Amino acid sequence: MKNALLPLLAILLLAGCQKEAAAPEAAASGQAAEFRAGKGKIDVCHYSEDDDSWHLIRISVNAWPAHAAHGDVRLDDQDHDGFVPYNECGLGNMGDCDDGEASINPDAEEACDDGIDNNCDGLTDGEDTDACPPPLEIGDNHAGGIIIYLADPPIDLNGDGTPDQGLVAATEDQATEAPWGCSGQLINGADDRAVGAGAQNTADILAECGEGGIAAELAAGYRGGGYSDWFLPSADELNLMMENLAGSFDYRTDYWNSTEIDDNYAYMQNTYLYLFEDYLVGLKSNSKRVRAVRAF
Ligand SMILES: [Ca+2]
Ligand SMILES: [Ca+2]
Ligand SMILES: [Ca+2]
Ligand SMILES: [Ca+2]
Repeated sequence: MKNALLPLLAILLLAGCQKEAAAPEAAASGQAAEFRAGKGKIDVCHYSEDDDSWHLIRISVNAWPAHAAHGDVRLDDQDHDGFVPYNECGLGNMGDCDDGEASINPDAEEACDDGIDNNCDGLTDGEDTDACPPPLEIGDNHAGGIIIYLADPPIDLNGDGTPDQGLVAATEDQATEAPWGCSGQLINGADDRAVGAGAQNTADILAECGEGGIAAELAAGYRGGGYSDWFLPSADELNLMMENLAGSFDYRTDYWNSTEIDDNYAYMQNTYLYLFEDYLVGLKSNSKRVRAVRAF
């Protein structure tokens, strides 16, 4: 380290600014760039033990290590990012928590996985929850409902052509007693049980079934969270709701889904029998509960 310091010292001496010898800590603490720049003098916020006060002084740059050792603050913005470290002299645009790294300053964005407090707010990575919110989890309140499914990677779950992160269930029922509707009538479409099919099933039902007050209509008409894109879940989407939100449902209460079986039957589910049966069957004319979902 000392060998590396010698050429730098030579430059300083040639500049004729200072005669003091730089302490070895100068190179170790990253001051080499300043020596090379040959600036000679720097302003520092200096603590005086004599009167226990801080004030601005100008020193030779190679005297800096000694000043740094007793807590003085450099005011020359060593990394040229527009900020100086916090100082008791009230000078400069303060707040630079690393004056040797230009990418770290109060205007920087917090990067969430580098172990560095990039924006100098005292919060590193996940501690900075505004910039680095915790990953979403099943059961979180989010996007107007409660998360019942997370897609990794995101996929289109409502047929609007853009990828979605997952599905949320509404936080309340839209009906306690509603028919599936159009008993005796086979709906074109509306027969897909898959995750991602509920929105299309619901649209198919509403396009062909003119009855009012049916499960699909009540789900699609829900406006929870200010959202207008709720739908009646498909059979597998309802199963996800039963699986993940079981504790929040009435025991053995049947819910409709949007997957039709034939003229007279559609699928349904409840939290109790879900443990034993992938799919339950209900007469379309029967009354059951309705709980909408939406993609986010
Ligand atoms: Ca700076
Ligand atoms: Ca900086
Ligand atoms: Ca931060
Ligand atoms: Ca960070």
